[in-house]
Amino acid sequence: MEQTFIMIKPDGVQRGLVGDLISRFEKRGFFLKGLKLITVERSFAEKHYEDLSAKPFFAGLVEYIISGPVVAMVWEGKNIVATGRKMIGATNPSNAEPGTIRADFAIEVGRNVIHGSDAVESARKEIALWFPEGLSNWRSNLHSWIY
Ligand code: FUP
Repeated sequence: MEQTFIMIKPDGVQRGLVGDLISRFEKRGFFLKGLKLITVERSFAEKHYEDLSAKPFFAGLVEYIISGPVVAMVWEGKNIVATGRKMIGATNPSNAEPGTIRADFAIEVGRNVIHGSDAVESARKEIALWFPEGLSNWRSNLHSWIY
């Protein structure tokens, strides 16, 4: 079953959005496989965003991610990577479709509340980086048609 890495960024935690954001993924029918509140070090944030290291906003992005605790999560379900990205909305909240997380809760690209892996391969890398201890392997007992 496909998995993705979702992170509620420091602004999302500090604004008290954690419950609402988790609820959106649960209600959609996805399964929570990993969850932790964690404040990461600079070197870790740089590793997570290493593909963006040449961008002019990289330093500010790293400062933002290490500015407070984040909620790191792994979610599982059918097409979760692409569906998660749709639920999150465009990188710049000004361009995000109404009803997406970034449209509902943000206006600044530099404070856009949440991260979601952009591909199955990056999800695999990010899950390995953030959850080296491994994940829960619980399975839902719901009938498959509910899912
Ligand atoms: P996304 O996959 O939507 O998180 O977008 P990117 O990986 O391209 O960017 C990662 C983060 O960099 C964004 F969430 C916010 C930040 N960013 C900026 O601050 N300015 C920009 O112009 C683009 C991205």
